[in-house]
Amino acid sequence: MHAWPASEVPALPGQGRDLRIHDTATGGLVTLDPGPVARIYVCGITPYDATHLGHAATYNAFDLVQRVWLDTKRQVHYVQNVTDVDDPLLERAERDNVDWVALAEKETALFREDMTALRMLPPRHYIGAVEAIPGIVPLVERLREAGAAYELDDDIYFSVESDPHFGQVSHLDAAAMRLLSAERGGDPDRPGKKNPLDPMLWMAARPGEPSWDGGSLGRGRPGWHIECVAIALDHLGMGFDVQGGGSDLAFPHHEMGASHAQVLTGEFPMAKAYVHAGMVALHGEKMSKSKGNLVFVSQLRRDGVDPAAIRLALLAHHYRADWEYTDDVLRDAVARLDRWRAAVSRPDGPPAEALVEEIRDALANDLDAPTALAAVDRWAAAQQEHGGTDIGAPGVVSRAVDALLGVAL
Ligand code: 5CA
Ligand code: ZN
Repeated sequence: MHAWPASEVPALPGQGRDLRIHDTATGGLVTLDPGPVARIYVCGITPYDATHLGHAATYNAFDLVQRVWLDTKRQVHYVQNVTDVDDPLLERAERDNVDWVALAEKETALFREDMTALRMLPPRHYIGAVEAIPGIVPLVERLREAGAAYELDDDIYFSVESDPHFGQVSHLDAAAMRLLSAERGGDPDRPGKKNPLDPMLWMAARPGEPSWDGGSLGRGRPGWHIECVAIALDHLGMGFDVQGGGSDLAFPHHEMGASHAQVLTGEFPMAKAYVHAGMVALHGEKMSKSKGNLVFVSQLRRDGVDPAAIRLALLAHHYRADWEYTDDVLRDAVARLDRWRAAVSRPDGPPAEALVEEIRDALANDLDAPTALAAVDRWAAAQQEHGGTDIGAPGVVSRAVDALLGVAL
């Protein structure tokens, strides 16, 4: 699949910082040392509805990860998937009496537009589940040969007990895992499974549903977790720097994915950090396509909201916090954007070097965007109150805000 166009990232004077970030697997902050090419996999959308602010908040967090790395002059090898065949997509297509392929294409196209408008850096490889199927089949075959997979009727399941490290991403107990598995696409109550938590690797063709030739697996379609593993291993290999997504992906998705990859390769861990963004809520509940309590990025854009203001609304919250979207959040972001734009519209102003360092320090410290925004606020307030004599300082601020926060002033 093609991704979306990249906005330019201005180079900044001085030195970038190494990123220290919260890793769900260890439960603490880790300083990443990616080498010249940083490798990141971020789980993509299931394209059955438009991009909402929760998605945008999660992708914003991982965009910041890349901007911190780019500021250290590293290259970033970024991979993202599109879950373009899965139960929720097929169910929505059926409900709305539309072709599932057309639905996925339409929503993926809209996602690209939203990401472009928000100045999110595109992945180098943007891969659909459907196009990954030829790579998924041999992985499932290998898991079966290794005794880590078994058949139930004609479906194929992964045995979580085959991975001695199973549980080391989310650290949940069996009861919590079982509950979340039932909520998030698993089938813990299906009779005949070796362990209720075992996730499906390959689902045998169902009448009326799309299916593909799976060689020795028979016709069917891939399970959710093996999709991301196949794409990540194909394009990044083991031991990549960051596996990213919203906190609702820690279990089962990232736990199972890590187990698949670790059993397949015999290496541990799959990723050096498992990074999870908090959940954005609306009217007291997590924004979700299944509940329908959504604020769409595309709707805000149609309403004439500047995408830079949407981005500032996201950046005003720490990526790990769960937060509630209200009209006030957007109103504050619009006002902040106006203040910042006024402050950089003059040729001179207060010195900017220290501000650039403050933004760098804040982001390198577990992506503390709110602290970075507060630093820019102080500079903008000083500019408004008494101005300054540094020629070119507003340009430096504008480039730093663009390069590090993805906001075009
Ligand atoms: N296709 C899978 C990942 S392989 C999937 O979870 N798709 S999704 O469309 O449901 O979500 C895309 C990303 O947005 C995931 O990282 C998910 O954790 C995140 N996300 C979904 N809802 C919210 C929310 N309310 N707040 C923050 N992030 C969210
Ligand atoms: Zn995924």
